[in-house]
Amino acid sequence: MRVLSFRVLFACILLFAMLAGAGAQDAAKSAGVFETPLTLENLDAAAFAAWVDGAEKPMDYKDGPRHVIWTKTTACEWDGVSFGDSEKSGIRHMRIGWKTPLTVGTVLVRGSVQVSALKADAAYPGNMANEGEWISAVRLKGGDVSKDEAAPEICVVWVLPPNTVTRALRFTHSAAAGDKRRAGWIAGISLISERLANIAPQAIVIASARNDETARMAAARIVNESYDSWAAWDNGPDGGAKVVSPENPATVTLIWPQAVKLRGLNALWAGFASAEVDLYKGAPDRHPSEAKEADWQLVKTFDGIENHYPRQFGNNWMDFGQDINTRAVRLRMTKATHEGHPHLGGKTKDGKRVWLGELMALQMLADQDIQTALLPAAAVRREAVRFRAAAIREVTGAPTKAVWIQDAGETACVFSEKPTIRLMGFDTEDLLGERAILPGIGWYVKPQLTPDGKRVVFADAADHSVNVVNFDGTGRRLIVKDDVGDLSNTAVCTDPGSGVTWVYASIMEKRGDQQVFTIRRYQIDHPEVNELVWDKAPAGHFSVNGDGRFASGACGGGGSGGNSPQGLFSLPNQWFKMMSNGCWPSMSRDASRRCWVFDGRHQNVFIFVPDELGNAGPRTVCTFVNLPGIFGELYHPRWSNHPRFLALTGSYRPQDWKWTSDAKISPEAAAKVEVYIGRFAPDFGSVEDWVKVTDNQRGDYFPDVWVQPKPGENVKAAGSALDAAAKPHSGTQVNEGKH
Ligand SMILES: [Ca+2]
Ligand SMILES: [Ca+2]
Repeated sequence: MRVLSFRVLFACILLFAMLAGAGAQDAAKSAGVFETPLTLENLDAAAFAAWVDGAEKPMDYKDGPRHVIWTKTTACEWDGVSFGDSEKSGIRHMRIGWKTPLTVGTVLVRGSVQVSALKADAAYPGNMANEGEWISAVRLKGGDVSKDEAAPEICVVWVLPPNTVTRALRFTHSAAAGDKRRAGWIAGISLISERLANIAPQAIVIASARNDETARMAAARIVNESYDSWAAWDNGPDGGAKVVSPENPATVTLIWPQAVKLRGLNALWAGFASAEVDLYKGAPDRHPSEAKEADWQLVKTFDGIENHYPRQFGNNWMDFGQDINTRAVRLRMTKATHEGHPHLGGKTKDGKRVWLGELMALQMLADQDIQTALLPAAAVRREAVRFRAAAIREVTGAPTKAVWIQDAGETACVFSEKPTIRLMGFDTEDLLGERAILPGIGWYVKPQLTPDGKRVVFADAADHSVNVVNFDGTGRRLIVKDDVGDLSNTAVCTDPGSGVTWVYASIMEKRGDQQVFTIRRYQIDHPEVNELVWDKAPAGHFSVNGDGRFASGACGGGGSGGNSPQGLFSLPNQWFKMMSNGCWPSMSRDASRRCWVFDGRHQNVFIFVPDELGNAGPRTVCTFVNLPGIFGELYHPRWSNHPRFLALTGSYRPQDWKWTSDAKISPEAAAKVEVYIGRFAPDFGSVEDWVKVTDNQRGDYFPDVWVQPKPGENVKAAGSALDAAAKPHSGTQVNEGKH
């Protein structure tokens, strides 16, 4: 909204001026203990000043500090304030003062600042440059206590020490040398006498109406501390099926890992006018996500909630009137907002759509340290893991495991480039979340789960070996080592007849004077028992089907992918038939012979179902562009053990990285790369649901997924049954593959 505001809203100032006054008084109705003690009359225009480049100068706003700070009767203006613009980088301050001292416990700010208060014994209005005159406020940030400056869109609940009586606040922005904008910016400020902590970011959020990954990502934005503007959570782009009402509410539920003490909520950028707040009263052994209607008890009803648009910082306080103890609160939005501003015309879809930029859950600290508002980090993490595991099971419908490799060094190892990699795993059935399977950092390549899901086969580029380890990290064992073999050919298959699991590996065999490329397979528990699978030509990205009779991969074009001829291998050692150029081949691990190659955009796959003679048949297209949060290319697509599920990583935004450039992907861009699981539609023409497996700040690559077959379900023979449902699918225009 910020960018939009400056460009587009200029013309709306006059209109807005008519609307602005009312909001403050409406909002005050439910404020209770959250009501600001600051009156308009108490504000001291003379103290409103900035400090930059070693000098204090007045703030150039005709209406003075009320432009940016809420009082009992006035709201902040829509555009906020800028302060301390200068060519020089470094510290700049802004000060707001008042005539009569006030007890200030909490300062709510949206703006790129730190907050401090003038000490009671310092001379008013305070020397901004003298640190000794100011008391720093602190805040909760990422499970810790911090004084860090926030980003401009972040709404922070700053807390001062108990019994802070003061006449001025100082707001400090530190501009870095490379910043385009050196000035500090504040959208709005509210000060409160009570000391408060916002514990909402420690909760898991569940929102009604939709339960796909896009909706989960949107719900998480309700507690990300960001105002979120037009990217705020909503109950759907067109809203719900019915007009939002007490009978058809839209709900947002915050769940903590244990009971918490709460005094109220604050809804920012609220696209609803009325709401009820319920607390969770269910049995201790029932998780609030499985609550029955009788488990919820009404705390209070709130009306007159405002969207405050185009104001960029608007509170809607909801004081419960008492502290409550609960593991979860539910906000039931019962009426859409009014579309007062022309920019909001049609946004509520005739009352069916509501939105919410940020929900704060406020705990009164009284004299306690803010540290007491932090829940045990392990409990918060366990709740997040539980939520993620439930989301994955929602998509796969069964216990699910994933393995992948993750960056553990400075270089992003999208292609396993360096020995700075962790071998990672996730199991929906334990609460361990993302964990390193092996304790050390190594040079791991292409991990794959065995068909029973119990072990992980992986290559190690440090010694060119292929190894197996139990999913729990025990029992690491060498299968085979070869100094030059192509590690992309590692594959696993369990013989449906004998039950023997085979591990496939590239071996350069010395035959007379010649080094011959071969692929051999080794019994996983008796690697001394092994046999030749292929020696007719170099191959790459070998991917074996369910019974080991076929594989897909690259052959004859340099071996390792890169726009090589891709096709079908008939095994053992019979023929290769090319189907397409492309890259990242994968083969369904059932008996269907369904295989794919990636297209040039890295956003679609060409799917082939060749017959037993290798005739490719019609090519169909399946697109992955509906992956939630996708902004560019995808990598590492691989079929899971179950024909309906695949794994891949994304996204690699074109502005962050191009495979054609020599430059490696930056650690910042790699941090956005996560592992996803997709579920194919029955006709394999689309992916009907996605779920994210990882959520971290490191690059995650080469995933493999295992979905537990249902009792009686034979995923290796599933192909024939699924074939009946498969129809050629006409799809997107796609390019031939590249890398
Ligand atoms: Ca938000
Ligand atoms: Ca990641």
